[in-house]
This record gives sequence, C-alpha cells and structure tokens, in this order.
Amino acid sequence: MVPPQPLVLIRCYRIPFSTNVERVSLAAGHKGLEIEWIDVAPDDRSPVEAVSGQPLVPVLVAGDEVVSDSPRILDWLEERFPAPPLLPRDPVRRAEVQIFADWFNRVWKRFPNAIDHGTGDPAEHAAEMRRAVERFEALLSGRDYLCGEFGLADVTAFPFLKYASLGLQAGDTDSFHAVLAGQLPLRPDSPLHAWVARVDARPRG
Ligand SMILES: N[C@@H](CCC(=O)N[C@@H](CS)C(=O)NCC(=O)O)C(=O)O
Repeated sequence: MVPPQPLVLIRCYRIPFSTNVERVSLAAGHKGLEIEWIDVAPDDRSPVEAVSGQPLVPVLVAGDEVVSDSPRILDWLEERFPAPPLLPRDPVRRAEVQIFADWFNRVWKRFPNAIDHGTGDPAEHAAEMRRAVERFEALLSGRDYLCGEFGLADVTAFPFLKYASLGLQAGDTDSFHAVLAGQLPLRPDSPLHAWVARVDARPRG
C-alpha cells in the first residue's frame, strides 16, 4: 500500500556527509515520505540557528513545527507517519529496539567521539568499539537487520557503522568519520558487510 502523503511540506536542513542527517533520510525513505532538503554550508550555520536556536543539523521544519536532534526527529516521523513503522507494535519488542537506540546514542557514540576529541585513553575507546562490533555481529546472526525487521535500530546505527565497510567517501574530510573508518576493523566474512549493503540499498527521503 502506498503510504499517505503528508499534509504539510516537510523540510530538513542538512550539511554534506552528515551521519545524523542520513538517519532522517533513511527513515523518510522507509515511510515513503519526500523531504525538501535545505543545504547549508558547514561553516555558516546562521540559517539553522535562525530557525532552531542551535547550530546542529538535522533540523526538520513542518508547518509551524521545528524539530532538532535526530532521535527526536525520528520519533516525530514515527508519530506523524506510523506506517510503515520504524518500531515494532509489540510493546516488549518496541522497548528492546528503543533500548538499543538509546545505548547507541548515549554509550556507543561516546567512544569514537572521545577519540576524535582526544579525551581519555584512545586504546581503551578503540577496544570498546571492537567489543561493540562483536555485539552488532551477534545481533545479525541468522537475520537481516539489527533487531529483526528493518527499523529504528538500523536507521540509528547505519550512518555510523557503514564506515566499517564502505570507508570514507571521496571529499569527506570530517575527522569523526575518519575515526569511524579507522577504528571499526571487520573480518571479510563479517555479517556487517552484508547488512551495510542491504541498508544502503534502501530508499532515502
Ligand atoms: N544529537 C544531534 C547531533 C547533531 C550533530 O552533531 N550534527 C552534526 C552533523 S552529523 C553537526 O551539525 N555538526 C556540526 C558541528 O558540530 O559544528 C543529532 O542526533 O541530531
């Protein structure tokens, strides 16, 4: 079934190569939503600040609603356009997926960020990232997506974990992305390679 089209135009501010922007694009693609992207220069966030009061992208604008922070934008999309869903209907499965996304955002992301910012012991952070790779691989044992069906877990993690398989794109000079590309070594037979290819082939909004 074709998903219903939104009654209001959905706009979203972005910069090139943004991981958090790609989450929104994957979620919108899954829901069959078209987004009007507003490209801003990475070194001039004044349009983003003017609309949202803070400088980071993504920022979604729909009618008089302005939503910043990718997890909040994903929640907004799920609430406004529930089908097809990013979260399982079953409350237990739903909570499990939400716990994965929270762990990814609040715990996992701290390690590459700390390496990028030069805080703490880089060897310890790198070891944490390698341990997490084993967890992602275990989640993909015998199934195509991190929590079973494609959804919030994949949308949340893919833009970061893709660097393990795809490396840096030409023209991407973001030092955080270089950390991701350098600190997530994968075995050639890691199931993360096939997962990255599978998610990368999905539609974008
Ligand atoms: N928690 C925010 C973080 C947003 C964020 O860090 N955005 C990056 C792009 S992926 C950005 O705008 N970085 C520019 C900067 O730090 O100046 C989210 O998930 O949307």
